Amino acid sequence: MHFTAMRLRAPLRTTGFGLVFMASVLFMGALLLGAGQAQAHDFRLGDLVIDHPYATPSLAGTRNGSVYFKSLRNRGHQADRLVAARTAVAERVELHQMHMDGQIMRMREVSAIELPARTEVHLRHGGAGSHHLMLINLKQPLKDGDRFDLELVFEKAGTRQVNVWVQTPRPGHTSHKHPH
Ligand SMILES: [Cu+2]
Repeated sequence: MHFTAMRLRAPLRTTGFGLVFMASVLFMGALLLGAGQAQAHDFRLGDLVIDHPYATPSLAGTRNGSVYFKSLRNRGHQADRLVAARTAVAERVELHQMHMDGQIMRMREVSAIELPARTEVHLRHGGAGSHHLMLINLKQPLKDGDRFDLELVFEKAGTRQVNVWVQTPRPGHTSHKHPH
């Protein structure tokens, strides 16, 4: 190593500062990437990637909960749809879509969440038009740090069990940035 460094020193002299700077940026980038990966998880089923299923902690006095995803990616050439979900932590799971009713954000049940071919659908919390899964009648409140299993049923790809992380969303990471 020392020998290599000695040989490189002369030709790189003029750009030495730039290289050190670049290396620092790359190192910082690697650290940030590492941190991000440590806090994310994903599941695969055929051409589908179920990226980071998460739920928000229950608000006091509520019986229902919401499950979101960083995204659902369909990398295949064939469209698919999420048609159902179930979990042991709630009586049942509904597929919901947010919509604006005048000034009020409301949600309605939908029969499926469309996953067109070669498309990434964001299902993050917040934002008109966005989808989420609604956990109806939770058996107990969801607390930050909890994890639970959820079974997702896709029309074509079949069924996949995923693990949902309960976490307080970081500010600024909402689907407002990802209209679709
Ligand atoms: Cu809902």
